[in-house]
Amino acid sequence: MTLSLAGKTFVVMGVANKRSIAWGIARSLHNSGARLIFTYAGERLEKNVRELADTLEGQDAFILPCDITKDEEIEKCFATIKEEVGTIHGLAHCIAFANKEDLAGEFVDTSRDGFLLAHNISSYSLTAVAKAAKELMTEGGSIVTMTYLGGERVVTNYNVMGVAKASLDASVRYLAADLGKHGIRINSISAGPIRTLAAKGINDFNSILKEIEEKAPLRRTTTQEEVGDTAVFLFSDMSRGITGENIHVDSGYHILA
Ligand code: N5H
Repeated sequence: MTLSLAGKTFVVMGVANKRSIAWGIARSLHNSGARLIFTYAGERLEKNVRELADTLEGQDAFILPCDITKDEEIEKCFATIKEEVGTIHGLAHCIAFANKEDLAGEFVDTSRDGFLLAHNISSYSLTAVAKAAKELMTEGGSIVTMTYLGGERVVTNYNVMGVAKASLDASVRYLAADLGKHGIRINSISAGPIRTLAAKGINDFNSILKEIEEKAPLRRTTTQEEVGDTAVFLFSDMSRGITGENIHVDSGYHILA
């Protein structure tokens, strides 16, 4: 059961390992017949991405580095994609980071450096990448980024990431306003908690997942596949009237008081 994205090319940013949400999106895109381009940050992750991409049958994925903290690297990355591939039709931005010490205790203790780091990587990177990708979306396009409920409400320990996600969510709306005239849409997916590498080391992640299983309307946690299939919808023409929007893929948890 899938929509067809055959003949279209998508950039997926943020695959770290097989548990990554970005990898869920990549698999759904692959199942829809799309052509994939992966970007990674750091040599350690290159090997993972290459090994994973090799498992996608009939997919000759193009893989290249892109450290989103460096403007020159973003420019170079998209210039290379333009040379090698030409037009792209969509981009998945699945990138976030905050210092571990800023993801526990009180938000009020966040340092200036920790605040700026989280916002630089988790929020500004979307605008930087959208600016570069726009030039390659000559037939229109669709950009999808990942957000979380902690940007809308106070969620224990999410702290500086919540403030960064609020900034990311507002960026989606302002970018949608700018890019709409070029036929480019941009939306976010707010996923329920998923056990990814980024979630590793989070205190009590098991009890967070258990609470979702017990209380969420659908009584189960979110999977990478559910997020990936929603991304395919947002990348497809079926969602052509939607931009500047956020879709919760969280078993309905966000509706609860
Ligand atoms: C309320 C929660 C639990 C507490 C907060 C979790 C925040 C997670 C997001 C950030 C992006 C995690 C992060 O940056 C961890 C790093 O400090 C350490 N990890 C790493 O460096 C690993 C190796 C790499 C791969 O990670 C990154 N980011 O590059 C939220 C949870 C219930 C839901 C959740 C997990 C949300 C989310 O935003 O991911």
